[in-house]
Amino acid sequence: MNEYTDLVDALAQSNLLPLWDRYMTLLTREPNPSDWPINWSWEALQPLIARATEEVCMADAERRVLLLAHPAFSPHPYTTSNLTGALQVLQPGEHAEPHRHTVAALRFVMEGDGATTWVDGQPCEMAEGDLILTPSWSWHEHANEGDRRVIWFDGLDLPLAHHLRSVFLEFRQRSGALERATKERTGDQRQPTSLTSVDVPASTPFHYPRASIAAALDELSRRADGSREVRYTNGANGGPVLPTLDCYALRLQSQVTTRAYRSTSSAIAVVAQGCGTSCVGDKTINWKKNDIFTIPHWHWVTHRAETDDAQLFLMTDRGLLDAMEYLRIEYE
Ligand code: 1HN
Repeated sequence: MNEYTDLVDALAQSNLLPLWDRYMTLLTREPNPSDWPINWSWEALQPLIARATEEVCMADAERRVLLLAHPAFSPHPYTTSNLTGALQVLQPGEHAEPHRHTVAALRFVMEGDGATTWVDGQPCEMAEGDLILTPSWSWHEHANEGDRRVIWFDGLDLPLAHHLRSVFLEFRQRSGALERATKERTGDQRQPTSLTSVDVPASTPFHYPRASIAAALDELSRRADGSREVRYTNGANGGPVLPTLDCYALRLQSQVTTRAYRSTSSAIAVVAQGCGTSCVGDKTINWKKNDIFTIPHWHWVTHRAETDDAQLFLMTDRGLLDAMEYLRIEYE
Protein backbone atom coordinates (compact mmCIF):
# COMPACT_ATOMS: atom_id res chain seq x y z
CA MET A 1 0.00 0.00 0.00
CA ASN A 2 1.19 3.52 -0.80
CA GLU A 3 2.38 5.12 2.42
CA TYR A 4 2.37 8.69 1.07
CA THR A 5 5.63 9.30 2.93
CA ASP A 6 6.31 12.78 1.58
CA LEU A 7 2.80 13.93 2.28
CA VAL A 8 2.78 12.41 5.76
CA ASP A 9 6.06 14.24 6.58
CA ALA A 10 4.64 17.52 5.32
CA LEU A 11 1.48 17.01 7.35
CA ALA A 12 3.51 16.33 10.50
CA GLN A 13 5.32 19.66 10.04
CA SER A 14 1.93 21.34 10.35
CA ASN A 15 0.70 19.24 13.28
CA LEU A 16 -1.54 17.16 11.10
CA LEU A 17 -1.91 13.39 10.99
CA PRO A 18 -3.53 11.24 8.35
CA LEU A 19 -6.55 9.30 9.52
CA TRP A 20 -6.27 6.62 6.83
CA ASP A 21 -3.29 4.78 8.33
CA ARG A 22 -4.74 4.56 11.85
CA TYR A 23 -8.46 4.31 11.31
CA MET A 24 -8.83 0.82 12.76
CA THR A 25 -6.77 1.56 15.86
CA LEU A 26 -8.61 4.78 16.64
CA LEU A 27 -11.96 3.15 16.09
CA THR A 28 -11.80 -0.48 17.12
CA ARG A 29 -14.61 -2.79 16.11
CA GLU A 30 -15.44 -3.20 19.76
CA PRO A 31 -14.02 -2.00 23.09
CA ASN A 32 -10.47 -3.08 23.72
CA PRO A 33 -9.97 -2.95 27.50
CA SER A 34 -6.49 -2.21 28.83
CA ASP A 35 -7.32 -3.61 32.27
CA TRP A 36 -8.13 -7.13 33.41
CA PRO A 37 -10.16 -8.42 36.36
CA ILE A 38 -8.36 -8.33 39.69
CA ASN A 39 -9.38 -9.02 43.26
CA TRP A 40 -8.43 -8.07 46.80
CA SER A 41 -9.24 -10.66 49.44
CA TRP A 42 -10.36 -9.47 52.86
CA GLU A 43 -7.85 -11.86 54.33
CA ALA A 44 -4.98 -10.04 52.63
CA LEU A 45 -6.47 -6.59 53.25
CA GLN A 46 -7.07 -6.95 56.98
CA PRO A 47 -3.47 -6.90 58.25
CA LEU A 48 -2.68 -3.93 56.00
CA ILE A 49 -5.71 -2.03 57.24
CA ALA A 50 -4.63 -2.85 60.80
CA ARG A 51 -1.12 -1.54 60.10
CA ALA A 52 -2.42 1.65 58.50
CA THR A 53 -4.69 2.16 61.52
CA GLU A 54 -1.77 1.80 63.90
CA GLU A 55 0.88 3.66 61.94
CA VAL A 56 -1.02 6.52 60.26
CA CYS A 57 -2.38 9.17 62.59
CA MET A 58 -5.33 11.27 61.44
CA ALA A 59 -3.38 14.49 61.95
CA ASP A 60 -1.10 13.38 59.09
CA ALA A 61 -3.81 12.21 56.75
CA GLU A 62 -6.73 14.02 55.17
CA ARG A 63 -8.32 10.57 55.10
CA ARG A 64 -6.89 7.20 56.23
CA VAL A 65 -7.54 5.56 52.90
CA LEU A 66 -6.00 2.68 50.97
CA LEU A 67 -6.63 3.09 47.24
CA LEU A 68 -7.45 0.00 45.17
CA ALA A 69 -4.96 0.70 42.40
CA HIS A 70 -5.14 -1.57 39.34
CA PRO A 71 -1.60 -2.00 37.92
CA ALA A 72 -2.97 -1.49 34.38
CA PHE A 73 -3.49 2.19 35.27
CA SER A 74 -0.22 2.73 37.14
CA PRO A 75 0.77 5.30 38.38
CA HIS A 76 -2.85 6.47 38.62
CA PRO A 77 -4.97 5.09 41.48
CA TYR A 78 -7.74 3.81 39.24
CA THR A 79 -9.60 0.56 39.82
CA THR A 80 -11.48 0.36 36.52
CA SER A 81 -11.32 2.79 33.59
CA ASN A 82 -13.85 5.19 35.15
CA LEU A 83 -14.00 4.15 38.80
CA THR A 84 -11.75 4.30 41.83
CA GLY A 85 -12.40 2.16 44.88
CA ALA A 86 -10.70 2.50 48.25
CA LEU A 87 -10.91 1.38 51.86
CA GLN A 88 -11.21 3.82 54.72
CA VAL A 89 -10.88 3.13 58.42
CA LEU A 90 -11.82 5.31 61.36
CA GLN A 91 -11.08 4.39 64.97
CA PRO A 92 -13.42 5.25 67.85
CA GLY A 93 -13.13 8.95 68.66
CA GLU A 94 -11.51 9.83 65.33
CA HIS A 95 -12.88 12.20 62.76
CA ALA A 96 -12.05 13.14 59.20
CA GLU A 97 -12.36 16.87 58.60
CA PRO A 98 -14.97 18.43 56.30
CA HIS A 99 -14.08 19.04 52.70
CA ARG A 100 -15.77 18.98 49.35
CA HIS A 101 -14.65 18.09 45.87
CA THR A 102 -16.16 17.89 42.43
CA VAL A 103 -15.27 14.19 42.42
CA ALA A 104 -18.46 12.33 43.34
CA ALA A 105 -18.18 9.63 46.02
CA LEU A 106 -20.09 7.04 47.98
CA ARG A 107 -19.42 4.80 50.99
CA PHE A 108 -20.51 1.21 51.47
CA VAL A 109 -19.94 0.12 55.07
CA MET A 110 -18.03 -3.18 55.35
CA GLU A 111 -17.43 -3.49 59.10
CA GLY A 112 -18.67 -1.81 62.25
CA ASP A 113 -21.27 0.79 63.13
CA GLY A 114 -21.56 3.93 65.24
CA ALA A 115 -19.90 6.24 62.72
CA THR A 116 -21.56 9.18 61.03
CA THR A 117 -20.96 10.98 57.76
CA TRP A 118 -22.38 14.49 57.52
CA VAL A 119 -23.37 15.35 53.97
CA ASP A 120 -24.14 19.03 53.48
CA GLY A 121 -24.90 19.16 57.20
CA GLN A 122 -27.18 16.13 57.19
CA PRO A 123 -26.07 13.27 59.49
CA CYS A 124 -26.03 9.82 57.90
CA GLU A 125 -25.49 6.84 60.17
CA MET A 126 -22.90 4.37 59.00
CA ALA A 127 -23.76 0.79 59.86
CA GLU A 128 -22.66 -2.37 58.10
CA GLY A 129 -24.33 -2.75 54.70
CA ASP A 130 -25.42 0.91 54.48
CA LEU A 131 -24.73 3.10 51.46
CA ILE A 132 -24.04 6.81 51.88
CA LEU A 133 -23.67 9.26 49.01
CA THR A 134 -21.53 12.35 48.87
CA PRO A 135 -22.53 13.94 45.55
CA SER A 136 -20.22 16.21 43.62
CA TRP A 137 -19.34 19.38 45.58
CA SER A 138 -21.23 18.37 48.74
CA TRP A 139 -19.49 19.02 52.08
CA HIS A 140 -18.66 15.81 53.91
CA GLU A 141 -16.95 14.81 57.12
CA HIS A 142 -16.80 11.47 58.93
CA ALA A 143 -16.70 10.78 62.68
CA ASN A 144 -16.63 7.54 64.62
CA GLU A 145 -18.61 8.07 67.81
CA GLY A 146 -18.95 4.35 68.45
CA ASP A 147 -16.70 1.99 70.38
CA ARG A 148 -15.14 -0.07 67.55
CA ARG A 149 -13.35 0.62 64.33
CA VAL A 150 -15.46 1.24 61.24
CA ILE A 151 -14.25 0.25 57.78
CA TRP A 152 -15.96 1.20 54.59
CA PHE A 153 -15.53 0.99 50.85
CA ASP A 154 -15.16 4.39 49.19
CA GLY A 155 -16.22 4.59 45.56
CA LEU A 156 -15.36 7.59 43.41
CA ASP A 157 -15.50 8.77 39.81
CA LEU A 158 -11.89 9.99 40.13
CA PRO A 159 -10.57 8.64 36.77
CA LEU A 160 -13.40 10.32 34.92
CA ALA A 161 -12.93 13.62 36.75
CA HIS A 162 -9.25 13.47 35.82
CA HIS A 163 -10.01 12.70 32.16
CA LEU A 164 -12.49 15.58 32.13
CA ARG A 165 -10.00 17.94 33.83
CA SER A 166 -12.67 18.97 36.33
CA VAL A 167 -11.15 18.44 39.80
CA PHE A 168 -11.75 21.11 42.44
CA LEU A 169 -11.24 20.70 46.20
CA GLU A 170 -12.10 22.94 49.13
CA PHE A 171 -11.53 22.60 52.90
CA ARG A 172 -13.61 23.86 55.78
CA GLN A 173 -13.21 23.97 59.53
CA ARG A 174 -15.18 21.32 61.35
CA SER A 175 -18.44 22.73 62.61
CA GLY A 176 -20.11 19.65 64.12
CA ALA A 177 -23.43 19.77 62.39
CA LEU A 178 -22.81 21.69 59.21
CA GLU A 179 -25.47 23.95 57.84
CA ARG A 180 -27.63 22.18 55.40
CA ALA A 181 -26.77 23.39 51.96
CA THR A 182 -29.63 22.82 49.61
CA LYS A 183 -28.59 21.94 46.15
CA GLU A 184 -30.81 21.52 43.22
CA ARG A 185 -30.24 18.27 41.48
CA THR A 186 -32.01 18.15 38.21
CA GLY A 187 -31.35 16.20 35.09
CA ASP A 188 -33.12 13.68 33.03
CA GLN A 189 -31.37 10.36 33.63
CA ARG A 190 -32.85 7.68 31.44
CA GLN A 191 -33.31 4.26 32.92
CA PRO A 192 -31.73 1.26 31.25
CA THR A 193 -34.49 -0.98 30.01
CA SER A 194 -32.74 -4.30 29.57
CA LEU A 195 -32.43 -5.08 33.28
CA THR A 196 -34.98 -6.84 35.43
CA SER A 197 -34.70 -4.96 38.69
CA VAL A 198 -36.62 -2.73 41.03
CA ASP A 199 -35.54 0.62 42.34
CA VAL A 200 -34.77 1.44 45.95
CA PRO A 201 -35.36 5.03 46.94
CA ALA A 202 -33.21 6.41 49.74
CA SER A 203 -34.59 7.00 53.23
CA THR A 204 -32.88 10.39 53.07
CA PRO A 205 -31.32 11.85 49.93
CA PHE A 206 -27.91 10.51 50.97
CA HIS A 207 -28.49 7.37 53.06
CA TYR A 208 -29.64 3.89 51.96
CA PRO A 209 -29.87 1.63 55.03
CA ARG A 210 -29.09 -2.05 54.58
CA ALA A 211 -32.60 -3.02 55.76
CA SER A 212 -34.34 -1.13 52.96
CA ILE A 213 -32.21 -2.92 50.37
CA ALA A 214 -32.90 -6.30 51.99
CA ALA A 215 -36.65 -5.55 52.02
CA ALA A 216 -36.60 -4.57 48.35
CA LEU A 217 -34.72 -7.75 47.45
CA ASP A 218 -37.14 -9.88 49.52
CA GLU A 219 -40.09 -8.51 47.56
CA LEU A 220 -38.64 -9.40 44.19
CA SER A 221 -39.20 -12.68 42.50
CA ARG A 222 -36.18 -14.48 41.14
CA ARG A 223 -35.08 -13.99 37.56
CA ALA A 224 -34.70 -17.03 35.31
CA ASP A 225 -31.11 -17.46 36.56
CA GLY A 226 -32.18 -17.39 40.20
CA SER A 227 -30.80 -13.93 40.92
CA ARG A 228 -32.53 -10.83 42.21
CA GLU A 229 -31.21 -7.35 41.61
CA VAL A 230 -32.16 -3.92 42.90
CA ARG A 231 -30.83 -0.65 41.70
CA TYR A 232 -30.23 2.07 44.26
CA THR A 233 -31.99 5.07 42.76
CA ASN A 234 -32.00 8.81 43.14
CA GLY A 235 -35.36 9.70 44.71
CA ALA A 236 -35.62 12.93 42.73
CA ASN A 237 -35.66 11.40 39.26
CA GLY A 238 -35.56 7.63 39.69
CA GLY A 239 -32.24 7.37 37.85
CA PRO A 240 -28.84 6.25 39.11
CA VAL A 241 -27.84 7.46 42.59
CA LEU A 242 -25.35 9.90 41.08
CA PRO A 243 -24.77 10.96 37.46
CA THR A 244 -21.45 9.09 37.35
CA LEU A 245 -21.98 6.30 39.92
CA ASP A 246 -24.73 3.72 39.60
CA CYS A 247 -25.18 1.03 42.28
CA TYR A 248 -26.86 -2.35 42.48
CA ALA A 249 -27.42 -5.07 45.06
CA LEU A 250 -27.32 -8.54 43.52
CA ARG A 251 -28.60 -11.51 45.50
CA LEU A 252 -27.68 -14.92 44.11
CA GLN A 253 -29.31 -18.30 44.35
CA SER A 254 -27.02 -20.95 45.73
CA GLN A 255 -25.45 -23.29 43.12
CA VAL A 256 -27.04 -21.52 40.14
CA THR A 257 -24.86 -19.74 37.58
CA THR A 258 -26.16 -16.36 36.45
CA ARG A 259 -26.77 -15.54 32.80
CA ALA A 260 -23.56 -14.35 31.15
CA TYR A 261 -23.41 -10.75 29.98
CA ARG A 262 -20.87 -8.16 28.99
CA SER A 263 -21.29 -4.41 29.08
CA THR A 264 -19.48 -1.26 28.05
CA SER A 265 -19.88 -0.25 31.69
CA SER A 266 -17.44 -1.44 34.35
CA ALA A 267 -17.99 -2.35 37.98
CA ILE A 268 -16.32 -2.86 41.33
CA ALA A 269 -17.96 -5.64 43.31
CA VAL A 270 -17.86 -5.72 47.12
CA VAL A 271 -19.03 -8.99 48.65
CA ALA A 272 -21.75 -7.90 51.09
CA GLN A 273 -22.41 -11.44 52.36
CA GLY A 274 -21.94 -15.12 51.60
CA CYS A 275 -19.45 -16.86 49.37
CA GLY A 276 -19.25 -17.89 45.77
CA THR A 277 -17.36 -17.69 42.51
CA SER A 278 -17.42 -15.21 39.66
CA CYS A 279 -15.98 -15.74 36.20
CA VAL A 280 -14.86 -12.46 34.68
CA GLY A 281 -13.25 -12.83 31.27
CA ASP A 282 -10.73 -15.67 31.68
CA LYS A 283 -10.41 -15.23 35.44
CA THR A 284 -12.20 -17.27 38.08
CA ILE A 285 -12.54 -15.43 41.36
CA ASN A 286 -13.54 -17.25 44.53
CA TRP A 287 -14.98 -14.78 46.98
CA LYS A 288 -16.30 -14.38 50.49
CA LYS A 289 -17.51 -11.50 52.65
CA ASN A 290 -15.69 -8.19 52.15
CA ASP A 291 -13.60 -9.42 49.21
CA ILE A 292 -13.50 -6.93 46.36
CA PHE A 293 -13.07 -7.58 42.65
CA THR A 294 -13.30 -5.68 39.40
CA ILE A 295 -15.44 -6.28 36.35
CA PRO A 296 -13.66 -4.35 33.61
CA HIS A 297 -15.78 -3.13 30.70
CA TRP A 298 -16.51 -5.58 27.88
CA HIS A 299 -15.64 -8.72 29.85
CA TRP A 300 -18.06 -11.63 30.00
CA VAL A 301 -19.35 -12.15 33.55
CA THR A 302 -21.15 -14.90 35.45
CA HIS A 303 -21.63 -15.33 39.18
CA ARG A 304 -22.38 -18.44 41.22
CA ALA A 305 -23.09 -18.55 44.94
CA GLU A 306 -21.97 -21.34 47.24
CA THR A 307 -24.17 -20.19 50.14
CA ASP A 308 -27.83 -19.21 50.42
CA ASP A 309 -27.24 -15.65 51.51
CA ALA A 310 -24.71 -14.49 48.89
CA GLN A 311 -25.04 -10.85 47.96
CA LEU A 312 -22.83 -8.47 45.98
CA PHE A 313 -22.76 -4.69 46.14
CA LEU A 314 -21.88 -3.41 42.66
CA MET A 315 -20.70 0.11 41.99
CA THR A 316 -20.78 0.81 38.25
CA ASP A 317 -20.48 3.59 35.68
CA ARG A 318 -23.52 2.23 33.87
CA GLY A 319 -25.72 5.33 34.36
CA LEU A 320 -22.94 7.48 32.98
CA LEU A 321 -22.48 5.29 29.90
CA ASP A 322 -26.23 5.27 29.39
CA ALA A 323 -26.49 9.06 29.59
CA MET A 324 -23.67 9.34 27.04
CA GLU A 325 -25.49 6.87 24.73
CA TYR A 326 -22.45 4.55 25.02
CA LEU A 327 -24.14 1.79 26.99
CA ARG A 328 -24.25 -1.57 25.23
CA ILE A 329 -25.00 -4.83 26.98
CA GLU A 330 -24.84 -8.26 25.39
CA TYR A 331 -26.31 -11.39 26.91
CA GLU A 332 -25.24 -14.93 26.16
C1 1HN B 1 -11.83 11.21 49.62
O1 1HN B 1 -11.95 12.54 49.66
C2 1HN B 1 -12.49 10.43 50.58
O2 1HN B 1 -13.71 12.22 51.49
C3 1HN B 1 -12.34 9.04 50.54
O3 1HN B 1 -13.73 10.37 52.58
C4 1HN B 1 -11.57 8.43 49.59
C5 1HN B 1 -10.11 8.57 47.65
C6 1HN B 1 -9.48 9.32 46.70
C7 1HN B 1 -9.58 10.70 46.71
C8 1HN B 1 -10.35 11.34 47.66
C9 1HN B 1 -13.37 11.05 51.61
C10 1HN B 1 -10.89 9.19 48.63
C11 1HN B 1 -11.02 10.59 48.64
